[in-house]
Amino acid sequence: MNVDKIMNELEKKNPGEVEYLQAVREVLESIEDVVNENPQIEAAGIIDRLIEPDRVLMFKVPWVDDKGQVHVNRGFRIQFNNAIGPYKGGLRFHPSVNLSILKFLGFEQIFKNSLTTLPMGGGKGGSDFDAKGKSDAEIMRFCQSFMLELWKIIGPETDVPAGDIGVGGKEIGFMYGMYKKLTHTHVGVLTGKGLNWGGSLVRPEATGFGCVYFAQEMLKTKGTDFKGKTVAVSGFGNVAWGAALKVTELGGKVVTISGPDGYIYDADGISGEKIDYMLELRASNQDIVKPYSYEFPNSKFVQGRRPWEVKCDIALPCATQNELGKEDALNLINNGCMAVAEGANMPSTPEAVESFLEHKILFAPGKASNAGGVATSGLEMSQNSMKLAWGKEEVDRRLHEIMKNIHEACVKHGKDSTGFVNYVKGANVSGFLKVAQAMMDQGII
Ligand code: NDP
Ligand code: 2IT
Repeated sequence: MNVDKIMNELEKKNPGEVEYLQAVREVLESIEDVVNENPQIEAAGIIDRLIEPDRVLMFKVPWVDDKGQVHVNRGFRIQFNNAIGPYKGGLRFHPSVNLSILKFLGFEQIFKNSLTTLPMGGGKGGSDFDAKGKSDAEIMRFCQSFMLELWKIIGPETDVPAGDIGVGGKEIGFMYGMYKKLTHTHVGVLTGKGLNWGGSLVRPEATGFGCVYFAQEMLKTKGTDFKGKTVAVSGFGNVAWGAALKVTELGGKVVTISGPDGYIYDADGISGEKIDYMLELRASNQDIVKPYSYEFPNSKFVQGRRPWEVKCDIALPCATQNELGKEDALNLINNGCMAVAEGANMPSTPEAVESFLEHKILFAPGKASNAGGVATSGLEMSQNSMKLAWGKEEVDRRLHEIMKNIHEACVKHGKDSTGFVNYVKGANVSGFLKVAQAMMDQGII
């Protein structure tokens, strides 16, 4: 396999899709050896078939605001690969959303979902809708209009969307209501549903919890744990919230959270009511983290900067893609950070990842360490199929077990002769092999 040649062709076909090209290159570079050792993979055209989505739906989303003004947004669903199960992946509502970002997320989702050990293929979707400053009635009308198109291509055994940035329980509720009305069915077509109508316990916390469980496994390999550790977290959304809860429960101290406006440093630790306040801050739809410093005056707000300049033992980037660059990585390393586990999707740039690997610190890529969210979505699907609901301990136990298994798979495929574990390679090879085998079993389709 010639990675540069494949990437040149992909770039010609998909000009300017930088995030998508970045995600594909990372995977191809990690699986190069394994592909070269198994000529049947190339013979079956697996790579060419894997980097082209099965289909891309792009649609108009017209809606009316509270003043009667008409708006038009763009909606997307990328059905990337369903070799091992129905397409599965979140919906992102954010003004930055475009085809490149959703294709990178859909591509990553194939391998992440494979790692969970559950039968789920890869997909992603969303819209460039900006929820900031919108009323609940406006958000509802937008979600209903979005579903008026999306329902045609999704289904509980076909494609099961969920949340991501800008899509939480509220939006899932509005979309589910419209799907139900259009199809005259009440089925598990979306995950992240409300607890009273098919949702799973622990799903809201799952991505953050899973990320911390994964980091815990990595720390174990060095004979240590979260107790007494200082932890830098970025973002202040769903994933950051779950991570802060679990770190605190395990005896670590979260000292930062961040938003697009800058970061909060709270030397006393972000715990208890301060974690609850994150939910309030997020629900306010304001796009800023600064109000935390008014609410808790012992903390300080650092405008326009990222939390990676703070001295910490462990870093959990939980905001968005490419939010941690090479300089940030070197800051973390020089300040003695021993582990980085990605809660977000692709938050570290390729140069940052290279620095972590060069300095041999523990580094978990998002497709391994944030897989707890989609894994628990998979558990929600199982409960929906059985028409049963598991208790909190049961879901959490399964989530914990899955994260341990993903860690083990990364070690199996990522450990080199010196004993160092390259989790990037481990995750990519392990996720890829299962999908490639399924594609070969099923013929050229
Ligand atoms: P949320 O919408 O709940 O939160 C995203 C957070 O990141 C918000 O606080 C957002 O602020 C902030 N943010 C956005 N851009 C920036 C920026 N440039 N700098 C700092 N902060 C920023 O989304 P989630 O918590 O659900 O998602 C966070 C990440 O985790 C994403 O990468 C997502 O793909 C990933 N993920 C999510 C899963 C889930 O189950 N929800 C599962 C696996 C991964 P604002 O919106 O105000 O810009
Ligand atoms: O990136 C992700 O894995 C998610 N946003 C969760 C997807 C899901 O289907 O639960």
